[in-house]
Amino acid sequence: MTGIALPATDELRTRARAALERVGVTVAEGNGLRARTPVTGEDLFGLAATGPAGTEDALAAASAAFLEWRTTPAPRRGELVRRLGELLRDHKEDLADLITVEAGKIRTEALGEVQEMVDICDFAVGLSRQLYGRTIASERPGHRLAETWHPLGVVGVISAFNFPAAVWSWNTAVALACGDTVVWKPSELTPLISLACDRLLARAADDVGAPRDVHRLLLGDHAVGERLVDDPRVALVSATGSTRMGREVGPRVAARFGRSLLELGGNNAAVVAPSADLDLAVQGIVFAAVGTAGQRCTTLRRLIVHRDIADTLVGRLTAAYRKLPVGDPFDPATLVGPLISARALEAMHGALDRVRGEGGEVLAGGARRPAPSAPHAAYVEPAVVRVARQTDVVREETFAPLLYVMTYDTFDAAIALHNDVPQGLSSSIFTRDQQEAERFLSAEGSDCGIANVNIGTSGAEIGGAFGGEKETGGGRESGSDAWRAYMRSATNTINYSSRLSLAQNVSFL
Ligand code: UN1
Repeated sequence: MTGIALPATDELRTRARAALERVGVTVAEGNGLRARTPVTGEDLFGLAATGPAGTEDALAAASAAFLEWRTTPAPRRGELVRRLGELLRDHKEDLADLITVEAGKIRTEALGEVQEMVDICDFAVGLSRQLYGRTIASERPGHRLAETWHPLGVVGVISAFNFPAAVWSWNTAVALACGDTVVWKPSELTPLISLACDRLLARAADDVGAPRDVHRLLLGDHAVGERLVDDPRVALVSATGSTRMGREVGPRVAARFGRSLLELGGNNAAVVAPSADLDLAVQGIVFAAVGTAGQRCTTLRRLIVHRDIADTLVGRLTAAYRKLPVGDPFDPATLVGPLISARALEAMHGALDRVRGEGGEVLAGGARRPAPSAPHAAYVEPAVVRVARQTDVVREETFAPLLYVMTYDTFDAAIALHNDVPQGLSSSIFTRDQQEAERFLSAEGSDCGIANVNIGTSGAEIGGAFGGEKETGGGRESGSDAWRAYMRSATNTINYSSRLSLAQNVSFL
């Protein structure tokens, strides 16, 4: 097999610099952290990191800006988000370039990520006129009860490499509309797209006359994130990443009675029933399992197939896998770009070794695809592995394109297998049987925060709330009423009579 042809790192460096320039970023080079590209696995340039003084400055500035922002009428706040959305539209290609350079996403998925940002801005602009509270019937005459929603404070956003821009935008667009200010600690692996997003928001703030400090960016390592997590000025920590990270963040924020919104690992499965439309299922499964090179938190990792159709489905899947174009994410023909790092590839190979040791059979893929010009790049053929049982390795999230296939005989057994993992993010069923579909969506069906029918586990729209249960962390971001996590509610009792009447018929004085 011939090696993968890739652009030179110099070309990628030039492309990134050009995109940054068009967005308006002047890169402050330094030696705090290295921007790198998984496309060739090489460094691009060194950047200045935010030290302790810079972090303190950002937190103080965002806290001060909150005092002004919280009393800015919500629809005015929406104007900032609207302007941000316009700038994101104008720079869609530039942002997609940076996402491909830094996260290795293929073109259509990088553009899709920017589209997701535009969409959440539209959503948040509407939201800025719809931060509704309820009016509640009082049990007392001449009284009214009301629920009021107020801005919460500084929101600390911690985001991961795999959706380096969209997850920031879900949090930031909603938080800003809600009257909060934001301090963002992105993944160390994606500083350039973060600089670009920060710059566009600063431009939007200047354009509409909003305070610049409604948003501050912190570039740095773990220590920077820890400061954010421990600082009592940060009212809400919204963290996306591994369950291991969430286990650290959650208790630390809780120890200071802060709020956290956790969006952690998934181990998403699809049930494929005997009545499934297999053409549709194969397409849905391949996109969900292989898209973003298996590095979405919503990636399909487990397939639970009815025994009667397992061989047929597996045959069709492995045939599709063998044809997957792996390579340069800038090449429009490519469907599978690089893994983020050689470490990610090691983790995938480690999982493959373990599952083989447990009796699993690798039916397709798994081999590294070398790129002669880029020995550090991590390209791999997505893998399908047939397993007899849901062993420990199957119950873990390996952040790579690795799909485990299991079979079932009864629908109840399929649901039990489906739910028998520690994570609970996304799920789906392929079936034409309405009873099965409805049972899967019911209280005794999938235990995930996202449950789909005849569509894969990944690629959610922003209009719904996004997040999951169990070790996924329980948080909800993005659409629906996820905004409530970014505000505080107050219950108001208003007496418009001239008598004091006490609730619960209490008499006093
Ligand atoms: C993530 O992987 O952290 O549903 C977010 C999806 C995307 C978001 C994924 N809209 O796959």
